[in-house]
Amino acid sequence: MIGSVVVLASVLVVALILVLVAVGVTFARRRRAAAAPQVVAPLPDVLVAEIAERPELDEEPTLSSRLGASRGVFERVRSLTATGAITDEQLDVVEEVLLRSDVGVATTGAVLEALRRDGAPEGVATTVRRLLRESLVAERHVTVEAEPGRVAVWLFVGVNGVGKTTTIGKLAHREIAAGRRVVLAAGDTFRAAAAEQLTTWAERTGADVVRAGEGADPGSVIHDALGRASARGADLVLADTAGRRANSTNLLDELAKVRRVADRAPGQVVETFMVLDATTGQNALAQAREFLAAASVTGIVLTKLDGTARGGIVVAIERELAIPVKFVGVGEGVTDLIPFDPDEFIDSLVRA
Ligand SMILES: Nc1nc2c(ncn2[C@@H]2O[C@H](COP(=O)(O)OP(=O)(O)O)[C@@H](O)[C@H]2O)c(=O)[nH]1
Ligand SMILES: [Mg+2]
Repeated sequence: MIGSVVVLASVLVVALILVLVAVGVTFARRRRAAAAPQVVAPLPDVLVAEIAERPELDEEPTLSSRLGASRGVFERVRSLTATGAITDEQLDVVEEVLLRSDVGVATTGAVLEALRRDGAPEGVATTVRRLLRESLVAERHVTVEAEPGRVAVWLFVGVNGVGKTTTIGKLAHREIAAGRRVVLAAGDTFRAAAAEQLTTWAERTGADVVRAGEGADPGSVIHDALGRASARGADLVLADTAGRRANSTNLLDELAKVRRVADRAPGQVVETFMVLDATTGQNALAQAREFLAAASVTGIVLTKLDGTARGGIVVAIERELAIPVKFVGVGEGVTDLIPFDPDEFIDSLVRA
């Protein structure tokens, strides 16, 4: 009897212990579940890819991050950091690097003469940097405002393929971001693809575009664009032009005519940008001279400085043409255009 009571009691105790253990385990699980992070479904691949690509669109490039080849040319000058008397070997290095960099014979001669005459107490690299910087003293103001009641026009001239249409797209992006209403005029009517390309930039940047069929009179496209701009209260017309004709005399005549139309009320040409391709080196200078007389150029846009260009052409242009470089192109993207800053430019090339 007593034995069976003891057995029953032990069974009850064991059962009680089992129940308590089970309750304890359940509570512990609930606590763990509450503390555990929410389980979230993994992002689909497509979305991840989109997020990964987005920063590229809005990335603002710096000049120094894009001047690959140009900086490479100056490497040997950058390494000349020792101060004191200049050796003939050092002068040879400076001469070779400057000529290869496209600064031109005149600037190279002037820098060598100054080094021979004054030496380089701060080191050759620092002195070359100062001398090059001193040759970039042009006024770089970009005019955006026209007289009251007129619409500002920026005209873009330059030979085929230098980057006129791309530059217009990038500048449209810039000016719209600055709060202006922009109309693009597809004045390159030489082939239909040019107007297509400009229309794509208009869609991309939110600008208006005025275009006509292939072979249309460029003057009438500009005229229509001015009409549209003044009717809609736009601030700025960016006018593309053709970079080729049967011969260069015809091209320059046509540009002069386009300019007259663009400068007639309600339009007012406040900037004429000549677009030059930096990778063509000294040829860019020859091209520029041809256009200068006909087009009253107020500023240079130097494109493709990100490519195989050798940078020094900026110095040659300002010294030999006396026209300021106002913007530089450093890629094909919409933000790949930078207002030219001589300090940053020279430092990017020559500063160690
Ligand atoms: N790498 C690079 N390519 C550029 C730059 N600017 C223009 N391009 C390219 O140069 C080519 C010709 O440009 P486009 O604007 O059509 O020249 P256009 O004939 O003067 O209008 C295109 O493939 C552009 O993408 C630049 O700053 N850097
Ligand atoms: Mg074009």
